[in-house]
Amino acid sequence: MIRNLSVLSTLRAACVAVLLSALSAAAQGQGPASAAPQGKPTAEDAKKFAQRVNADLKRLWTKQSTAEWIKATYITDDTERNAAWVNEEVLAYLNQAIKESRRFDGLKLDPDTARTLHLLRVNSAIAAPSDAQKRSELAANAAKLEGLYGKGKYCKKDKAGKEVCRDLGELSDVLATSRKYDELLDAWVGWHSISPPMRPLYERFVAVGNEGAREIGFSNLGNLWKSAYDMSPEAFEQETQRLWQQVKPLYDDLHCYVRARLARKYGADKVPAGKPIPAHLLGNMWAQEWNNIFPLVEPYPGQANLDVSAALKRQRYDPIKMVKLGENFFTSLGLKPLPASFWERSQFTKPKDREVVCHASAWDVTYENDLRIKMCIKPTEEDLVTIHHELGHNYYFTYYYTLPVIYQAGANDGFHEAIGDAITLSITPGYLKQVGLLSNVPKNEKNLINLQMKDALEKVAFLPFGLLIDQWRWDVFAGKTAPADYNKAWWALREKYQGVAAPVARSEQDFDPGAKYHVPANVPYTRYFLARILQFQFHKAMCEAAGFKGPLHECSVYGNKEVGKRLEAMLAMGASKPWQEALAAMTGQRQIDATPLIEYFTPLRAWLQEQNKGQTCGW
Ligand code: X8Z
Ligand code: ZN
Repeated sequence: MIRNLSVLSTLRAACVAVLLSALSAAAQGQGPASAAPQGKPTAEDAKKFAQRVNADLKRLWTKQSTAEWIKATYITDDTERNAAWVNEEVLAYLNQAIKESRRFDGLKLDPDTARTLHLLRVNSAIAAPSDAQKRSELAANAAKLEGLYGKGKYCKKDKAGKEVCRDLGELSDVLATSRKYDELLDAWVGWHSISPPMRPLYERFVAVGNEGAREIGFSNLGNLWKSAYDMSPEAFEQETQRLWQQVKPLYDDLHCYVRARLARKYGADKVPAGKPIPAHLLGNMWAQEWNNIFPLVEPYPGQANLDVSAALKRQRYDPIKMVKLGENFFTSLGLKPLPASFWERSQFTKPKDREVVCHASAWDVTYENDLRIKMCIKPTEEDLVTIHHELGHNYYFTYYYTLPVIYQAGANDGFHEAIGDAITLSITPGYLKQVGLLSNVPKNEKNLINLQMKDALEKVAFLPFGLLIDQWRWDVFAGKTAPADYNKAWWALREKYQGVAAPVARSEQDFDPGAKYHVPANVPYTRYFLARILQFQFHKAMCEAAGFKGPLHECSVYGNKEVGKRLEAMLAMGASKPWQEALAAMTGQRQIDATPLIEYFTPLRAWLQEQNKGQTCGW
């Protein structure tokens, strides 16, 4: 997640002094952020108000992200409490500032003031009621939820009777590498045992958060989230379904082929035709990306070696060297190097002496180019991809940090998630050969299909997962899914969209959504669905800017300065304009469109359809 997108920014911070002065100003009939004259407000008042909000929020959010950084890199009761306090202050400020901004409703405002006030209302993933006790409860629950996830461990006795505990990293390694059905099952069930304690906290979080959303004019939190896309919430929901319909046929073909291959491996009794795939067999704790099972589904074994993880280990890549490799791609486009402070302040590896949130994230702690990443890097291809993803966030930060703080965000949140990923689409075998991580991969049909399969396992497999997490939350926030049905609704969606099923019976004693970081951390997830699609649109536009002629999957923009300029122009816009304008600046289009994704996978699609002939596809 990125700095202003997780709890740390979903709950935004404010300093006590500022808050008190804000509240006392409000008590005197003045808003937290303006010295509004009594009487009818004017457009000029609104402009001043917007400027004050920007100034206040910069201070408050800096305090908040400082507390959040400390907490995420050192989880203790103290750092959790400290972050919760700061978050409470931000929530109080936002509640009041948003309410106060309503006095400018209906006035003809200059475009920047209008956009600032709009973003003020929609850019938080959480809102608190004005009741101080409830606000405090909300902030405390949010901190506890993320803490429970970060500290989550599965402990059991080994053969000698000694208790052995494993964290998500270790359990994920099992999911990625083991091919033993029962071992996989044990790791899957083990990790899902960390989340039941979250259930009552989450239930309250939803109730109180919704109350906060209603106070600032949204029917529930889900509608607040859906209002952040420069269109109505209903229109946005329809957009997500339109995009899903564009990509679903490709996903279905991949699902059908992978299921048949898994049935070969684990037996048709374990992986039956015409049924959802057991969720623990796809190489990832949430079955969200399937690239770890590439060896099981490799179309043409014995072709050129595509194992980047093995090369990283063989060449003794350490975390810094991996991050430098990522930075090198961005600087090859003419973008600036990361500041020295990035290298001093980032957390690259998992500290041995304390609990941290290992889930990768990127930060600008002071909103002044104070860039960092927080990861627990291992020498794997998966982490190399994540490094590029996180650096994409950092490059967004570095090109927009001079804007007013409310514009220091992606054109929409999907854009922020798509930048680094778009770059990884240029990590072709040719590029990897250039940097010594692969030897020659001859251009032939078999290698091409192998490569496309590897890409699809990561990019295409993710699409339904990217969509369903917020389908679940939107329904939870709207009250369509009651707490008594949390888990049932979760698995209904996982089956509907992903075609996966829980490997063992689940009940309402479980809270499986809580075993995925973004739920306890309250990070909206539709952004990743959008990003998976947008990144192909960006890739195509960058390839065209580079003058590339040929199939999209062969293009790498490595080293192209024209591309860097195009990218920089979009990044520098931040959130100052509706995202449609940023998209137009980058691609010439105003609609998110999955056509480039489909185009990229043209060769694989034809191959899959050939393979699936005679199979019972679907579930
Ligand atoms: O959470 C992330 C990034 C941080 S924004 C590591 N991602 C999603 C996930 O891990 O579930 C990137 C891909 C999807
Ligand atoms: Zn991200």
